Amino acid sequence: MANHLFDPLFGRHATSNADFLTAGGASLSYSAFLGLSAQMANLFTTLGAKKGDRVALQVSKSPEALAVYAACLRCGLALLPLNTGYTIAEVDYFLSDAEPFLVICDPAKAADVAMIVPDGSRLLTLDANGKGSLTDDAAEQEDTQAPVTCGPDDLAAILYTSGTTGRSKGAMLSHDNLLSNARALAGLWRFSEDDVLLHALPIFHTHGLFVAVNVTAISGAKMLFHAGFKLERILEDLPRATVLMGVPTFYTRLLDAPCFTRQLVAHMRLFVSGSAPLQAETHERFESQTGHRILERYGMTETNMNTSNPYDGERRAGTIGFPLPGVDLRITDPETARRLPDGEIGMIEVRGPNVFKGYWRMPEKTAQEMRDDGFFITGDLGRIDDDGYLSIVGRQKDLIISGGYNIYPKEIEGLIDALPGVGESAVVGVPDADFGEAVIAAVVPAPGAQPDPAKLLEQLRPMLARFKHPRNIHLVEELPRNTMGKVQKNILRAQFSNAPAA
Ligand code: MCA
Ligand code: AMP
Repeated sequence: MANHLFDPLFGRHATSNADFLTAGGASLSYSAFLGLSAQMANLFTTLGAKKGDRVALQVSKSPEALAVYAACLRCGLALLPLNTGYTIAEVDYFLSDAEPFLVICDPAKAADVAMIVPDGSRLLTLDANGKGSLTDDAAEQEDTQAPVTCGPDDLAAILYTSGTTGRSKGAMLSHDNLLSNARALAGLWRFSEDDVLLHALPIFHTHGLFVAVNVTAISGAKMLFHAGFKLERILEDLPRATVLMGVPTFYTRLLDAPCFTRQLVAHMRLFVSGSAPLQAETHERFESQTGHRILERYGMTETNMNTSNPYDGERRAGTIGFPLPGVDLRITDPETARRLPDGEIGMIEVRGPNVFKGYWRMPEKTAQEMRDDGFFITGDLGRIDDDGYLSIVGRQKDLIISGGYNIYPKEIEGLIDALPGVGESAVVGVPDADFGEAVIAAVVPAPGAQPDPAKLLEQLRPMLARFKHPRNIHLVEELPRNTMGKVQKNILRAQFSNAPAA
């Protein structure tokens, strides 16, 4: 009886007393972590969990929150991790769409979440220190559990990703999607049990949860598990780490710290960047300041990781390297789907064991983004150079990436347009030194109206996570449009790139 993902990631460490992670000065061995996850799994079973059920989790990062992931794998449940910044209005949509059998939230939000928990679902709590009804109830359970049998296609997680049209879609990720990717990355990046990963990413996204944790676990390595990215804490812990995985904002913040020196990181083995474009200038600056070349890779929620710069060969700035072992990648004409030769710019399409099983209860949306021969249409535009390195040169999807978080303008425009006094709006990303891109909105008042930008922002507050809030709202007489009537966002970006922040 095997559990396709749990066994190779965690199961084989069941009796290991080696450290799995250190958080807040306390170390947790693999066996202790697995004992905790077994207690949670036994609790889920007691509550009536059945294979295929969902568990929604909106809590601060902690070892206990991570144990929920392992507990879900043990029981064959699909984890639905949610950004802690999401408002109740946003969470309401995810819960009604995914219909989890169990919702786990921070005790401080429990009263509000209780109002939106679907009928028949249970609610448990977990705070930033790992305390709450989840761990209280789990403590009553046995700390051993026989993992449920799961095959390669069984669901391990559903991660919601916003769309360019309509509401967020739940990307269904199978045991083999995650296992194949963890194996490929651990091999390519030469992970071993001697590695110590400085983990400062959130664990509600692919990067922090699957890339970072799965690669660590499958290698028997260890994590320095930080609640978030706090520069001083990172600088303190770097001497004890061998690998850092981050979004570009991590690297620009580190470079700006006077004590981030060549000597501080001389012992480091690897710096990985992804989730957003790493500027070639940051790449070069990092090398001249530290002697290390950052390894940039490329992925998506729907596909896990697709490409990576090489470990041994040249890590080429401004590129995202080569397809991972087992991943087929091609560049096609976005209009005709015809394959394009290397050197030409077109749609990046990928196929392989990493590609998801489709969007939760949205077969038409899944079909729209898949070719008949199994290639997934990423929405990213790329080019392959003479040496085979892939670069992302643009996006066909209207997307802003701020500090590694994806923000879909369409969602914000829809909310702004519905506010009193607004005629129409356009949301774009403008360059931001810290986050790469920052959100701004151009608003055309409704005839005769004079909306106050500060008031508009105030009205958006309960509807949208803070990271999606426009940093500035500019009132304009009209939106620039092309002859087809499409808003020319490039003109707005140019117009407001140097406008002062609100
Ligand atoms: C925080 N704020 C943000 C962001 N983060 N605003 C816009 N974009 C952001 N990314 C808000 C805060 O709420 C705060 O609001 C203000 O900005 C300043 O916060 P600050 O303390 O400076 O931020 P922070 O807490 O230090 O966070 C910055 C961060 C964080 C460390 C860069 O955003 C982060 O961990 N990003 C990583 C995201 C990630 O894991 N992405 C992977 C997903 P106020 O004004 O109220 O103070 S993509 C993925 O998984 C794909 C598959 C892939 O390829 O990896
Ligand atoms: P998400 O939907 O949150 O999974 O974000 C995936 C998107 O992030 C991709 O489609 C890309 O547009 C972008 N992305 C991820 N890694 C990189 C990278 N290294 N360089 C540029 N963009 C990236």
